[in-house]
Amino acid sequence: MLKIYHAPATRAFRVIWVCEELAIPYEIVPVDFSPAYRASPEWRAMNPVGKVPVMTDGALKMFESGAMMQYVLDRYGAGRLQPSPDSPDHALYLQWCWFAEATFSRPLGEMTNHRREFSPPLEKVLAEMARRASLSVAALDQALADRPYLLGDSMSAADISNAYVLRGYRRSVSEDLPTHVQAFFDRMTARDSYARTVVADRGAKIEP
Ligand SMILES: N[C@@H](CCC(=O)N[C@@H](CS)C(=O)NCC(=O)O)C(=O)O
Repeated sequence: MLKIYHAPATRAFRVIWVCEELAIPYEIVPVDFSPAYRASPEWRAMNPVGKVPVMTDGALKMFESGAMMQYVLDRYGAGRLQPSPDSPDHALYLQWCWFAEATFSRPLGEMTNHRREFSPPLEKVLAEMARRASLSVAALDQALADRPYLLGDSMSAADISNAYVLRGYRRSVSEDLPTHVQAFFDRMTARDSYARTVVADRGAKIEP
């Protein structure tokens, strides 16, 4: 059984969403997200840089949410939510999956870290990171101008991954999204699997 070590609103959201979409069984293990716990030897043994999430599957223990998502698809997805490697869509599937974490999420994560570490935060840094995140939203808007999902008519895990990051963008930068991205976000968040993921996400809260 997959065990997903998670704290609310953190990146396991995208892995949980994939599991919910495909009805793959999993268990959530709530993690204390305090800096003190994440720096503890106990958590460092799970994630060497003290971040969340972590996922286990039997003897396997892994970090990096994008890799977890891909593992779940390859191991349990039976070909769903991703184009096969010999399909012409596969390269763009990889592109948009990596884009979500390596490009779009990055400035948003820096904004969160900056606000946590610096008081008062440097407004110039926040503004620059917001500008960078908005460039990613503009790229998504362009890609979605003539299609409901990033690869065309079929939803893939790349859509889930980017829709998760859009939640953070709405929280940290702006709730106003360009037209095509707004339609995409509405489409993605109307799914029953999204509603179940939101409930599972909230349930991972550890009361102080
Ligand atoms: N690329 C990693 C990023 C993990 C990450 O940054 N997690 C955040 C929560 S979503 C975290 O633990 N932040 C605390 C910190 O960086 O100090 C992944 O996708 O799993």
